[in-house]
Amino acid sequence: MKTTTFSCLILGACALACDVPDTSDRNEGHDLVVADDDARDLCEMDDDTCIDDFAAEAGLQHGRCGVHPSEFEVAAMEADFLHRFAAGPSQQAEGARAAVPVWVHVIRSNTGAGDVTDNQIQQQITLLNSTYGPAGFSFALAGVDRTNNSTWYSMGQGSSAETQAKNALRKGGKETLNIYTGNLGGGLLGWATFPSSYNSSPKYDGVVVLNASFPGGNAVPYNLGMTGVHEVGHWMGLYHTFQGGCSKQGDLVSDTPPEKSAAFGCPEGRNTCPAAGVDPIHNFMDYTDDACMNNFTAGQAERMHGMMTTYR
Ligand SMILES: [Ca+2]
Ligand SMILES: [Ca+2]
Ligand SMILES: [Zn+2]
Repeated sequence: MKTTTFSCLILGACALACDVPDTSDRNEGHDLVVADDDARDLCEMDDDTCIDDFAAEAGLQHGRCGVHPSEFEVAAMEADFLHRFAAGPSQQAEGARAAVPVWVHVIRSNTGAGDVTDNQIQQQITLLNSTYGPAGFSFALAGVDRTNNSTWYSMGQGSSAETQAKNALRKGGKETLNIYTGNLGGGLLGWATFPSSYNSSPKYDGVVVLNASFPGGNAVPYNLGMTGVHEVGHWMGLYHTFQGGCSKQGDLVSDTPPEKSAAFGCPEGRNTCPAAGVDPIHNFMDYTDDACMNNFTAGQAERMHGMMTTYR
C-alpha cells in the first residue's frame, strides 16, 4: 500500500479519500487520463470503513454492469464537468433538445446467431422513452444495422474486439446514442462510456448491452430491457447508486440515499448505510432485477440535464 497526496481541487472531491489495496483493472471502461498509482491512495490511515467500501466496490467488478470508476476517476470526471458546466452549455438550451437519436448495432456470430429483432429494438426504444420521459428526455430510433462477426459478438469490456467493432460501426456525433449488442464476455450484462470521455475518444462512445437483456430476451431476471436503461444512464452521466459506498459524496446525487454495495434481487427495506433513507433499490442505477427497477430521482434528472447540455 502506498501513500501519496491527492489534491482537492474541487468541492467534495476528497470526501472518499483512502488507501486501498494495490489492485489493478478496477475500471477499464473509459479514457480518462489518470495514473493508476494515484487512484489508490486516498483514505485516512486505518480507516476500515473506507477500505471496506472500496473492497466491496472492487468485488463487484464483474457484476451486472462493467462501469466501475475509481474514486480518483470520479473526482477527475467531476472536475471536468464542473469546469465545463461553469463555462456554459455546449448545446441547445434546456427544453429545446430534440429526441436523442439512437443507432442500434446488432452484432451476431459468424453464422448469424444472437440476433435482436426489430420488434425487440422497438420495445427497447419504447422503454427508454417511458423510463426517461419523466426526466425530460426522449429517444428516436435513427437506424439499425446487423453485422456477423464472432469475435466482435463475444467482445469483452476494453477488448480490441470492442474497439474494432466501434470503429467500424459507430454513427453520428456526440449527440447520438450508439447501442451495440452481443453475447458479451466476462458475464456482464453491459457497460457504457461517460459523457466526459467523448472528447478524447469519440469512436469509443456508446453503450454495449447483452443481446438477451433486450425486452423478450432470455436473460431472466434481466430480460425486460432495464440493462439498456441502466447503461444509457451512465452514458448520460450517472453513476451507480452505490458509487462510493456510504461516503458523503456517494453518487454525486443528493436525493439518492447512500448504499454500501450493489443490491440484487429486490430486497425491500434494505438499509446498508447509516445516513437517512433506505437503499434506493428501485433505482435504475442499482443492480436489482429488471422488475424491481422503476425510477430515476429528480436529482438524477437534473444531473443528466447538466451532463447532456455540457457534453452532448
Ligand atoms: Ca446519493
Ligand atoms: Ca440508510
Ligand atoms: Zn452500471
